[in-house]
Amino acid sequence: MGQLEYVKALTIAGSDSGGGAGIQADIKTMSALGVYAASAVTAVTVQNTLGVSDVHAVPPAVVEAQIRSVMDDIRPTAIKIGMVYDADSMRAIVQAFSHYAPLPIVLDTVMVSSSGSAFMQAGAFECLRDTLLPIATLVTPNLPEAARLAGMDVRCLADMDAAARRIAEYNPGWLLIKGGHLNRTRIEDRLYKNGELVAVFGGMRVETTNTHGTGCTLSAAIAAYLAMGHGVPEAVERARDYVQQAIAQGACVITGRGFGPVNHLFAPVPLQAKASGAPMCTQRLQYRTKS
Ligand code: PXL
Repeated sequence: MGQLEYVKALTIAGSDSGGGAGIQADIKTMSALGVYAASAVTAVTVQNTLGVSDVHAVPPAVVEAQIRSVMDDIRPTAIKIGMVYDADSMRAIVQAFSHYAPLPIVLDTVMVSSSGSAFMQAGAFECLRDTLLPIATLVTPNLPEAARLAGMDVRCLADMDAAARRIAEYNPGWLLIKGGHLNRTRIEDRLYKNGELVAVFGGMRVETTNTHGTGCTLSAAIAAYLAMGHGVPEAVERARDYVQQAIAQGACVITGRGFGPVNHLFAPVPLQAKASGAPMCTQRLQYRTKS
C-alpha cells in the first residue's frame, strides 16, 4: 500500500484554560470531524465558565515561528485564525503566510469574549481590518463584529446585507455574518461573496446557556471541512449542522457554575487519511439558496 496522509488543518488562536472556546475548542472540533489539528497559540487567557480574569499575549515572533514550523513540515490544507491580541501579531501572521502558496483561511474576527473582556488590544482593530481581513478566504463575524467592520449599526437582516457590501471593500471574498445576536427564535446566518448574498442558513435557537465557544467551534469546523476539500458554502452548511448538534447534545449538561461549553465530542469520527498526493474528496452538498 502507498503512503497515507492525514487530512490536516492549523488553528491560530488563543488558549481558553476552561477548555470550551479558543484553541481547545478548535482542536476538539477538528478532531471530532476526523481532521488532524496543528496549532499556533497567540495568547493565553485565564478563564473558566464564569469569565476571563487575565489575558497574556504570546510574543509575535513566537506566533510567526509556530506557523512556519507547522507549515514547513506538517503542511495543513486549511487554516483557521481566531483570537489575535495585538497588531504586531497580526502582521506576523501575514508575514508568515507570505512564504507559502495560498490556502483556504477562515478568519473569526474575535474582538471581545462573550463575557465582555477585550480579546484584541485597543488600537489593533484597524490592523485586523486592513491586514488580516484581506488574506482570508472566509470571514465569520458575529453581529457586533460585522457592525464594527462596516462602521454602521446592524439591527436587522437588511442591515446585515448593507454591512456585507461595506465589508467587501476590505475583502471581496466570502463573508458569513452570524445572526445569533438578533434576538429571534429562528437564527439566520447569511453568506455573501463580494458583498452579494449567496445563501441563507436558518436554524432554531436552542434554549441553553451552554453556548460558550460556539463561534470558535463554527469557524474551526468550517476550516476542517475546507481541509477535506469541500467548497465554502458546503463547508459552512456542514459546520453549522455540527455546531447545532453539539449545542443540542450539551444543552443540559453542567460543566462549571457559569456558561458551559457545547458537546464537541457527541459523535467523534476516526482521523481521516488519504493516499499521499491524492486529490481531496470533492463530494458536494446541497445548500439552501436565498429565498
Ligand atoms: O469569543 C471567542 C473566543 C476566542 N478565543 C478565546 C476565547 C473565546 C471565548 O471565550 O476564550 C481564547
